[in-house]
Amino acid sequence: MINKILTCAFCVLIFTAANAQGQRTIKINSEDSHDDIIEKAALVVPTANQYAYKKLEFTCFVHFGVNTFTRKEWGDGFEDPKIFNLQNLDTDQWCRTAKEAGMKLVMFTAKHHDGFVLWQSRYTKHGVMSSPFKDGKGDVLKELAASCQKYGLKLGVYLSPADLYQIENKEGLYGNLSEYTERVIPRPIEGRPFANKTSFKFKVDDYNEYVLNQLFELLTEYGPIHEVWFDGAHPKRKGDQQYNYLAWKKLIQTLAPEAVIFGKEDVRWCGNESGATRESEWDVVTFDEDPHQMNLFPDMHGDLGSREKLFDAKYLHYLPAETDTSIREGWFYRDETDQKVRSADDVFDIYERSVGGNATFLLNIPPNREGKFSDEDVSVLKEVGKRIRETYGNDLLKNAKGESAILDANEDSYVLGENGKDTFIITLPKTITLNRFVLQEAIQTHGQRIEKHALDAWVNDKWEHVAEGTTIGYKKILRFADVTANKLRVRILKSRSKFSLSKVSAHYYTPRPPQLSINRNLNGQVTIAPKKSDFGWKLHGEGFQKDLSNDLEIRYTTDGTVPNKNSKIFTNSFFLKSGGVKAIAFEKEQTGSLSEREFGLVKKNWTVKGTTDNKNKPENAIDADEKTYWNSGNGVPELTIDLKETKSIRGFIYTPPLNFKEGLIEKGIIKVSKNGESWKTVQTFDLGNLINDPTARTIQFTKKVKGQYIRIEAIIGAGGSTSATIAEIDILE
Ligand code: FUL
Repeated sequence: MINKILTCAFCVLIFTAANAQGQRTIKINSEDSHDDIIEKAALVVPTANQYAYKKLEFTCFVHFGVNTFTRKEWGDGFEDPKIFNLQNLDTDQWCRTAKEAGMKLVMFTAKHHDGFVLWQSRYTKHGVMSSPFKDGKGDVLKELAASCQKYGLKLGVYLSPADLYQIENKEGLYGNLSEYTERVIPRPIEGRPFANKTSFKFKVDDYNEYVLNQLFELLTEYGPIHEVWFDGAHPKRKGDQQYNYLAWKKLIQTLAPEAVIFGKEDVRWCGNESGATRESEWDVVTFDEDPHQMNLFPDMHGDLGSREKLFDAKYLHYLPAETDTSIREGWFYRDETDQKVRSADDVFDIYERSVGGNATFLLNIPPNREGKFSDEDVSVLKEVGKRIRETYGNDLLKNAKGESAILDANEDSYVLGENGKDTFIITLPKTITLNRFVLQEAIQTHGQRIEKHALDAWVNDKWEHVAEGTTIGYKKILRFADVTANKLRVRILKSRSKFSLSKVSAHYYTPRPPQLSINRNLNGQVTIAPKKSDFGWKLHGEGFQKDLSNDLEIRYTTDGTVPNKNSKIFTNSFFLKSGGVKAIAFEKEQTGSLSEREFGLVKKNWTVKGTTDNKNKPENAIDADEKTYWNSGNGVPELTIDLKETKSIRGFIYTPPLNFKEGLIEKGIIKVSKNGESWKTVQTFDLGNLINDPTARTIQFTKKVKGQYIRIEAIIGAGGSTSATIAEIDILE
C-alpha cells in the first residue's frame, strides 16, 4: 500500500491505522544506495508497545530506598536494613500528585544499586522484610501498585543490574564465579507459591538466576507492568559478572507483554541527566549488529539519526528517547533546607523541550523520610500540571478550516504529502494570539520522516515567518513570541520519502514573571536578575525582558521568609556577609516562582593551596566564579583553604565545573585546623557520580566545628578519576 502511495507524484491522502506497514528494524544491504537507505529509514515504525509508550509523554520517576534514610546518592551495600524505618507511607499522595501534574506512569526503584529490595522478595533478606517498616511485613511496591490502579496510572519497575549487597556480602551472588547451568525460573520457595504457573528454563549463573527470579516476582505479582528500567550505571563490579540480557528479555516479553524495556532495544537514554533533548531527536537510529540479538547496549551520544549517520549503518531500528532528570538536586531525598527543588518554570520548560522535542519526559520526585512527596515538590508539580492543562488543553484551531485530517481529534487520520510542494493553510473565523504551535507525524504507520519544517502567519497582508524546526516525530512544540493572525501556514521543507502529518494545534502560554538568578561577587555584593535561559524569544527580535511589561518588580528577603509584595525591592546590589537570599519577580497580578540561594562566607581575603595541572589553579576554587575551576593534576588531590580568621562552620557547598568531567569528587574527607598544622577530621562525605548532573551539592556537618583552615581531600573520583576538581567551594557559617 505504501509503495503505491509513494509512486503518486502529488497526493494528499487520508488513511487510517488499518494501512499500517513498515517494520521496527530494517537491515541495510551492501548494495543499497543512499536513496535506498533513506527509503528504508522511512519505513521504520514503532511497535504497538513503543507507540503506547510515546503517548505517555510525561512520566514520574520515584527514587526511594535506604539512601532516603542515609542521605546518600549511592549506597554501598553495607546498609543495615533497620535504617529503613519508614513509619508512614502515602503512595496515594505520590499518585495523586503525579496525576495532577499530568504524568501517566510511575517508574519505581524496586532495587537501586545498593541491592536493598522494596518488595517482599522470596530471594533475599536484604530489603523491607528485614526492616522495621510494618514489622518487616511492608511492601512498598504493593502499596504503589494499588495507588497506581486507583489513580489510573501505569506502573514501571527499575531493577538495578548493579547490586552492591550481592557484591559485598560473603554469600553474595554477583560475580561469585558460579557455573552456568540450566535453572528453572522461578526457583520454587517452600511456603511461597506463585499464582502464575508459567516457568522458564535458562542456562545461567547464580546472579542472572537471581535477577530472573526477581523479575518473575515483579512482573507477576504487582499487576501489569508497562516499563522495565535497566540502569547502565555501576558504582562497582566484581568477578567479570556478565548479564544474560537475552534471557531477561525472554522472561519480560512473556510475563509483561505490554512493557517496553529501557536501556536496551525498546527505549534509549537521551544521554544526560539534566533534562536536555537534542535539536533533532531521531527515533530511527543505527546499529552495527542486529539489536534483537544484542546483550550489551552502550549509551548513545551525539548525532544518532542524520542522513550521514544512516549511510554508515548496518541496521536501522526504532528506538525512542527518554529524557530523565530530578526535581531535586540528586536522585534521592536528603532534606528540606539545602537540597534545592527545581522551579515550576524550569520543569515546564523541560517538559516543553522534551515532550515537544520528541522525547518522553521522566521526572524524578524522591519521597521524603515520611514516605511522602515534600510540600515544595508537590506545589511545583501542581503548578506544572496547571500550566500544561491551561496551555495545551486549549486548541486555538478548534474552529479552524483546513485539512481536516490534521485538525481533527482522530489520531489515526493523517495526510501524506510531498516535500516543499504541499503546504497547509489553516484559516480561522477570527484572529487568535498564539505563541506555541504543535505538530505531530503519523509515526504509528509512517515512522519519523520530517527533517525540516516551518510555520508562517498572515500578518499585514503577507506571510510572515514565525518559527521553524528540524525533526517532528511523535510531537514537536514550536515556541515563539506572541503572534496575532487569522491565517497560518505549515510548510514541510524536507523529509524522507512522503511525509505524514497527523495533527497540528495552536496554543497560548500566559507568560509568567521570569525565574530569577541570584549571584554574589568576591566582595560579597549580591545581584538579582532574570535568569538567562537557552529559550530565546528571537524570532521577532524581542528580548525576553520585552515580553514583560514595565510593572516588573523583584522583591527579596534575607531572613528565610518567602518574599511577598511588601518585601524589599531589589534595585542595586547589596552586601551579604553570609546566609540565604530568596527572591520573587512580581508583575501586575502575576507572581513568579521562588528563587533562592545560600551563600557561604565572603571569600575576598582567603588564600588557598593545592597542586595543579598547571592550567587550573587553586585560586579558581575560591574566586566566586563558577566558570573557572581548580584541578589538582597529578599531585595530591586535596585543597587547603585559609579563611584568615577562626570561624564556626556548619558545612560547605561543593560546586563542580559544568563542562569538565575529570576529578569530580565522588567521595571525600573534610578536615579542619586552628593553626594549619594539626588537623582534625570533620567527616567523610559522599556526592555520588556527578558526571551526568554536575550541580552544586551542600554537605551539612553533623555538628558545628571551629577552625581557620579547611582541607578537602578526594578519596574517590567519579569515573575512576585520580585528580580533584572544584569550580567553587563555599563555607557555611
Ligand atoms: C543513574 C544512577 O546511578 C542514579 O543513581 C539514578 O538512578 C539515575 C536515574 O541513573 O545512572
